[in-house]
Amino acid sequence: MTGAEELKAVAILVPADFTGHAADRIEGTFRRIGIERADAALVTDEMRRTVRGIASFAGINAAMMDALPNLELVASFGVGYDSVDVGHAQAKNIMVTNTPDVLTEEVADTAVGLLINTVRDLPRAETWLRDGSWACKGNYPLSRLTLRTRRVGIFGMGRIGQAIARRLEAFGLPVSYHNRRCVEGLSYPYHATLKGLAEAVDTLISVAPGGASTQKAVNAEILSALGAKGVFINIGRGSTVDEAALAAALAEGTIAAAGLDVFASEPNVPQALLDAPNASLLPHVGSASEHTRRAMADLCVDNLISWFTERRPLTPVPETAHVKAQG
Ligand code: NAP
Ligand code: 8YV
Repeated sequence: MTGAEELKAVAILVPADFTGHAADRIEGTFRRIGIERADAALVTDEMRRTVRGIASFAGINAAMMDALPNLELVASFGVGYDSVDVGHAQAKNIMVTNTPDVLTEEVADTAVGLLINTVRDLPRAETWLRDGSWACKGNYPLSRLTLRTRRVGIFGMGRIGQAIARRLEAFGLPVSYHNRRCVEGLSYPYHATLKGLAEAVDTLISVAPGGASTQKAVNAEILSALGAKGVFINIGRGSTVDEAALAAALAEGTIAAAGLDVFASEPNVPQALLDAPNASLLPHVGSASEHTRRAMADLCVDNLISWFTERRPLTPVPETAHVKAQG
């Protein structure tokens, strides 16, 4: 058998919500097996016997891994992989891959756009023009807030955080950050705690991953430390924020405004945030251009191909980087 024929025999499970381009490439390269969603209750005997890889969009839990005894690789679409039970994958010697780097600049662009929308009120200004208010009521009111004189703090100074920082440097804004560890060679001031960062800045941008270590890290105490001129932007994960505390802080003037691309229970957005006039909201579109989603899809599929030809992944997540292919 040729390499291509061998790959055609490898069964890859593809949930129905998976991105079209990646699903098409998987169809052309592997033996694609469709499933309505990644749910252990839907796994058939045939899947149980044959599936060696999963392409994942919305997450893979422990039960799904347990239902597929021949599973070797979960190829996750996206850089954040908090929806994949990596601890369980690690324990079962299952490789998990993600799609870092190819989306970094796009997400940083979106973060800066969201920051400007939030501070300068641009979405409402456009509505003012479109609904005829400009012609009948006159000029749109001056924005209450400005980027000028702002000090920015980045929570999660990784690949995307640094791309955001580079953009904000060009805007003439001072940047500092908080991670668990100081990044070697990075000259921005480091804060060992999120509270210390929030106290030092008036604009907090969260681009931290989801998961237990960041769960509701941005809470009432952090928002209060940010202060009444404070602007909070979240382009990371909704789970990192106490949304009830955020809605209260917006309503009570504890902070001035927020811009959010991600929410704790997507696609559900708390009514209190929908009602907040000082919140600018996006439906998780950080990486959502055709260009970038195609690059993510390609990297996701290339991980599958590399694993089943070279027996090594291209972009393993750190927790499973040590996992070796058997045979
Ligand atoms: P990355 O390079 O791994 O950066 C993550 C940063 O967060 C690291 O610097 C890490 O530093 C820090 N961090 C992790 N856990 C922390 C904790 N408990 N406390 C403080 N800092 C912590 O990842 P990336 O490529 O920049 O992506 C970041 C996240 O953005 C993804 O995980 C994803 O959730 C989100 N994202 C959202 C969109 C969107 O569409 N809105 C798109 C892409 C990505 P330490 O390890 O030193 O703490
Ligand atoms: C994707 C993201 O929209 O990469 C991430 O972590 O949040 C986004 O780029 C998401 O992963 C699609 O499932």
